[in-house]
This record gives sequence, structure tokens and C-alpha cells, in this order.
Amino acid sequence: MPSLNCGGKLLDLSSPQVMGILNITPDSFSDGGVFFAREAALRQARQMYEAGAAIIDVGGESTRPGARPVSVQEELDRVIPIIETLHAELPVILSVDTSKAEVMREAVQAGAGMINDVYALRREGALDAARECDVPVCLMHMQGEPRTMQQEPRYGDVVQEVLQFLRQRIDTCRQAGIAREKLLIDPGFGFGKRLQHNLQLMKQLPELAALGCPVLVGVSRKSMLGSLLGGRPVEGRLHASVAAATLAVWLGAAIVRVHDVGATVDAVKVAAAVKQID
Ligand code: 8Y4
Repeated sequence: MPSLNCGGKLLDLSSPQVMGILNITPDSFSDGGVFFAREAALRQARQMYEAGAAIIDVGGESTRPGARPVSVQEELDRVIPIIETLHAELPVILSVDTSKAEVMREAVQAGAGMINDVYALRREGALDAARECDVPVCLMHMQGEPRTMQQEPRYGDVVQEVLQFLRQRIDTCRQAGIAREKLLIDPGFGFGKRLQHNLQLMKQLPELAALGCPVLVGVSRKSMLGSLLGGRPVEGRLHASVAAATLAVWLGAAIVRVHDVGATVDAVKVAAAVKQID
């Protein structure tokens, strides 16, 4: 998998890449109006691009545990103006973090070159929308749904169950007319998983990579790291996040989704240099 066509922009996967997170939620950007929101998002996106992000993941719906769902119109209003602005101003690949068919279509129309769907195209109309958008899609594993997923995650063998789910979704996508070459896969760290499940998935990441689709990993600032650090709050999780991203790349991740782009880009370069030595 040397490179992926992301709506005309090429994503080089001959070495691991960093995806920067851009959350567009009312608490982050929107109070202050559309102009302020665009400026604030552009400033943050430009900083991530200059720090070495290959992709910027734009999301308008919080998928944190306990978060409430957002309407289609609310999500479109948050995300589309930002994608238009970033597409016009930066040469970076934009990914849209959404599970809604209508948001996928409008976002790709506005310049997004990738779809990042934590529901793995299981929501109504999403398979058809993704096929018609004709951009790469990340299929993520989640047990349950965001509101309740951390209540009591249960697995027999978490790695086998995640593998089985992803194989099934890859198959469903292919039957729906989405080429395997357009798919990325993601074990969904923290999405209906306890600490032990997350650690097991990390250790056995090579088994996911063996499915043949590029693996995307999101561990940045997540509560699994907080737990490992004795309950450290989110502001204190930078170093653990960089360590986890480095490990993920070492174990086969093609893309890491992170908040702290600069620090992660440096760390990933070290891992990539060692990896490519025979
Ligand atoms: C602090 C910061 C605490 C962030 C929790 C969080 C993933 C993802 C998310 C992922 C893919 C998050 C949209 C959750 N995580 N997409 N999205 N993979 N593909 N929580 O792991 O960042 S949102």
C-alpha cells in the first residue's frame, strides 16, 4: 500500500502518517459566530499542517462516552463551512469524522478526501453514500453506542471479536461496491473497551494489520492512558499519548490520530526509521 488517493490528494503510506484532530463542537469554536469559528479552526489546522500532519480529521459530533447525539443539520452547520475553508486554504488531506450519510456527501463535496466513521458505515444510507463519495473510508470497531458503551464492556476474546467484526464490515463494504483498496481499519481504542481490552488490542495490533488494510489507531489523551497514569486528567496525558502512538506505529499502525501533532510526528519518525532497517 504505497499511496491512497484521497479525493485527488495522495496519501503516502510507505511510512506511518499522523492525522491531527480538529473538533468543531460548540464548546470549542462555534460561540462567537461563523467567521470566528472559521478563523479559529484555520489557525489550529494550519499549525497541525505545519507540524507535519498528513491528514486533518474534522469532527462535529462528540463521540465521547455519554455524549448526546447531534442532528444532521447541526452537524452540517458545524462541519461544512470549516471543511470549505480548510480546503481552500491548506493543501492537507481532510477527513470527515461522521457516521451520517448526508454529512459524508456534503463534506466530500466541500473538499474532504477521507471518511472516518466510528460506526463503520452501519448507519442508514452510509454504505451507499461512502461508495458514491469514492474516497477512502476508515471502518472502526465499537461495542455498543457512545452513550452507553463504557457501562459494561464484555468480550470472550476481544482481539478475535474485533477481527471478526472488521472482516465482516470489509466484506459488507465490498458487496456494496466499495473496493477493498479504499478501506482502512481501526480497533477503536476506548469504544466499549476496558483497560485490559485496550492493552490486549495494542499488543496484538500486528494481527489486525495482517488483514491487509492500513490500520488507523486513536489513543491520544484517552482514558486508558489516564488509568495507566493513576487517574491523570486529560491535560497530563501528552507523554503517554506520544509513547502509545510510537508503540502503535512500531506494531503496524499506518496512521495515528492525535491531538499533539508536533510531538507525535517526531516520535513516529524515530519508530519509522528503526522499522525500515533490515
Ligand atoms: C480525551 C480526548 C479523551 C479524546 C477522550 C477522547 C477515534 C476516532 C475518536 C479513534 C477513529 C476521542 C472520532 C474519541 N476516537 N476515530 N474518533 N479512531 N478512527 N476521545 O480511536 O478522541 S473520538
